[in-house]
Formats: sequence, C-alpha cells, structure tokens
Amino acid sequence: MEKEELLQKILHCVENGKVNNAAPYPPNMKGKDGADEWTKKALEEGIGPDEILSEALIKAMDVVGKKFSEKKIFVPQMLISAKAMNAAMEHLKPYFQSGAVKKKGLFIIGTVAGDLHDIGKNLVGMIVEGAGWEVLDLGVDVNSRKFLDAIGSHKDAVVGLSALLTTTMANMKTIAQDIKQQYPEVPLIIGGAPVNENFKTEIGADGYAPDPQGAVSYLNSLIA
Ligand code: B1M
Repeated sequence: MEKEELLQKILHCVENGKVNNAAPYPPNMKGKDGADEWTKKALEEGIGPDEILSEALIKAMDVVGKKFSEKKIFVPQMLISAKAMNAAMEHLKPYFQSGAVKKKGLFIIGTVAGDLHDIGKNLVGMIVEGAGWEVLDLGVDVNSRKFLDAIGSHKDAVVGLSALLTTTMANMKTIAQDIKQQYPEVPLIIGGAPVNENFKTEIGADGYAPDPQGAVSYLNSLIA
C-alpha cells in the first residue's frame, strides 16, 4: 500500500474514533482495522514515526477540533478520537523514547489544574525522554501543591506546564507564580495551544515552546 494511503487510513481512523479491529465503534467501520493496526502497519512499511505523528495523528486531531467547534461532533466523539490517537501513539512511543542512557537532568511535567487534556503533554514527555532527559509526569489537573511537592523532592529539576483551555490559562498563571515565589531558581517552561511567548512573559515563566522539539531545545540550552 502507498505511503499516502496508509497515512490517510490512520488519519481517517483517528478522526472517526476507530481504535482497533475489535472496537465496535463507529458502526460503519465494524470489523475493520483501526488506528492501532494501521499505525503498526505503517511503521512496518518504513514510514517514519515523525511523519505518522505530523501527517496523520496531529492532522486528525485538528479536524476533530474543527468539527467540535462547528458543533458537528460532541465530547464523546472527541474522547473516542483521543482513544484512537493514544492507541496509535503506543506504537510510536518506543521510537521517541529510545534516547541516551545517561540522563541529562530531570524534567517534571504536568497539565495544569482544571485541564484534562493530556495528549500533547504526553507527547512532550515522550520526546523529551527520547532526547535524554528523565521525565516525571504528574498527570493532568495538577495544582500548585502537587508541583511544589515534586520540586521540593527534586530541586534541580526543570518544570513544564501544559494547558489546552483558555479557561485554564489563569490556573497556569497561579501555578507559575506559586512556583516562582517558592523556587525562583527553578527553570519553568510552558506550552499548549492557547499559550504563547507573551503569556510566558506575563506569568513570569522562563521559556515557551510551541511543540515538543521546542521544549527539547529549551532544556538542552540549559545544560549547554
Ligand atoms: Co477538548 N478542547 N475539551 N477535549 N479538545 C480543545 C482543546 C478545543 C480547542 C476544541 C475546540 O473547541 N475546537 C477546546 C478549547 C477551546 C478553548 O479553550 N479556547 C476544547 C474544549 C472546549 C473542551 C471541553 C471544555 C469540552 C466540554 O466539555 N464542553 C472539555 C474540557 C475538559 C477539561 O479539560 N476540563 C474538553 C474535553 C476533551 C476530551 C476529554 C474529550 C479530549 C481530551 C482527551 C485527552 O487529552 N486525553 C479533548 C480533545 C481530544 C480535544 C482536541 C480535539 C484535541 C487536543 C489534542 O490532543 N491535540 C482539541 C482541539 C485541538 O487541539 N485541535 C480540544 C493534539 C495534541 C498533540 O496537541 O495538545 O496542542 P496539543 O499539544 C501540542 C502543543 O500544544 C504542544 O506540543 C504538543 C505537540 O505538538 N504542547 C506543549 C502541549 N503542551 C506543551 C507543553 C510544553 C511544550 C509544548 O512545555 C511544557
């Protein structure tokens, strides 16, 4: 099968929430392969994990987000697409995580309080780990207390905050300020669709990255 066709299959499965062959949803794809099988096949055919990520998975999520904005789909469909994306990402993980054995430092990452979006945060964690950093993932809906406790146990760590909702940007600001108040020397980087360089400056963070590669560049610059 052609590369383009395989990438389209994956995109189609994630967009429509077809997780794997056994999944009964969506009914019109019952008994057909899903994001799980097609991603495995694409890797076996030699398609690079970066390409699968950018040309199929992230594109699919953009379509899902657009459909949600236009009220063509609702939360359950978004959720099942996220499940399909995660099934695909399981196959990409080993490629992104095969970094150097000796770790460059510790990166603590979490999605801020009130926010349950974790796909982007997981991806950043995976790619940072692949770039040779140890990653401590605090999960989603993480408040200041949890970040502060983790930093308290690892004072030489770098901290990353992720937010996907405009409404949780305020929580990101509170968390950043709490961290900077108690640990002013801890490098703090932020990311996620609604945040940018200006917001970084506004909340007193040290770095902003639009994508995982940007996070890796920032982290590596700290030890250069
Ligand atoms: Co939600 N959601 N969602 N959602 N969801 C968005 C974000 C939204 C833009 C959709 C839309 O309206 N078009 C919208 C936000 C609007 C806004 O705030 N302006 C939205 C909404 C409204 C909501 C709910 C409020 C819906 C509701 O209940 N009515 C609700 C909120 C729940 C909550 O968090 N409290 C909600 C729920 C959900 C699901 C649970 C169903 C599901 C998430 C499942 C999961 O994550 N496990 C979901 C999904 C899947 C989406 C979309 C479709 C996809 C998000 C995603 O995974 N993208 C999203 C629309 C979209 O993004 N197109 C949407 C792919 C991912 C790889 O990209 O996360 O941006 P992203 O990460 C990127 C970069 O941002 C960056 O690197 C990543 C890779 O390039 N990055 C960092 C991220 N963190 C970083 C940290 C860094 C550096 C870079 O350093 C520390």
